[in-house]
Amino acid sequence: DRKKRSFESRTSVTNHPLARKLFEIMSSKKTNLCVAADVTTSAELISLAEKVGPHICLLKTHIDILTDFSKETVESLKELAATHNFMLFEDRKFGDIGSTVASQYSGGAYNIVDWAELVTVHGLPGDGIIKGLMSAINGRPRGCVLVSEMSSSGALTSQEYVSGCCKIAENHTYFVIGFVSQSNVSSDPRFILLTPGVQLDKSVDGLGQQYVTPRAAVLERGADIIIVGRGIREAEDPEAAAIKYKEEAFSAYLERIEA
Ligand code: 5IU
Repeated sequence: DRKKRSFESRTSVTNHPLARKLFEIMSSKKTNLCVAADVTTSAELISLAEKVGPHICLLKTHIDILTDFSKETVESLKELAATHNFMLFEDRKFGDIGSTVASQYSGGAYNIVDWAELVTVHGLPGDGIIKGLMSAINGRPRGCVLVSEMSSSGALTSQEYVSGCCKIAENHTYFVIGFVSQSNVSSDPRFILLTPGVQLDKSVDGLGQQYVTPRAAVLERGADIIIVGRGIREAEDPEAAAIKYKEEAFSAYLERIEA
């Protein structure tokens, strides 16, 4: 059962190199925190990554909200990721037919495949989307996380939709390393569950976002990794906030595997 196993022990059940790398980072840095770096300038993005870098396993970006994107931005991010041992995770939420997502992944202004080891993908189009993305990776180690459920109120992801996403993942384990979810969508220890909508002092944001605490995400919803944006980014001291979220989430994880 996924929820009962340590990240370390799960390293050997997956044959995806990036799932292994992520399990190793989580075990060695003792962190299952992903920070959502939703800022609008490269300077803010780099500054946030420097502050939270030592405390995270993943930095989640929305690269298209930057007003001043350049190649140097991703070069700096890659350097920080190497220095602090975290991975770059672009929350692109690909959602089109295979041919189109292949161009979106490897072209345009952002050339996402070049710098983001992981990306988010919707299962809605069916598994052609996986084949399309795979056609653009050119031998690089790359992977994706399938969006099986969303944190926003009124999300349309039915049980049937979730099981459809699980089937896609099971059939494409050489590319899919896990899910964005709000519940225990899979007990397969190979798959990594990431849960956004996590904050300590708020329950909603007025625009549909719904929050739970790090403990609830890990212990009640089955998250392996919590994704935190404004709870950290808008804190007076983002580094201190990252440490707090990291410690809460990791101790909840230890409680879960030791129970
Ligand atoms: N995000 C969600 N919910 C989802 C998915 C992605 O909030 O279901 I899929 C993203 C959006 C934002 C981050 O980049 O996670 C959460 O930010 P806040 O912690 O600031 O709400």
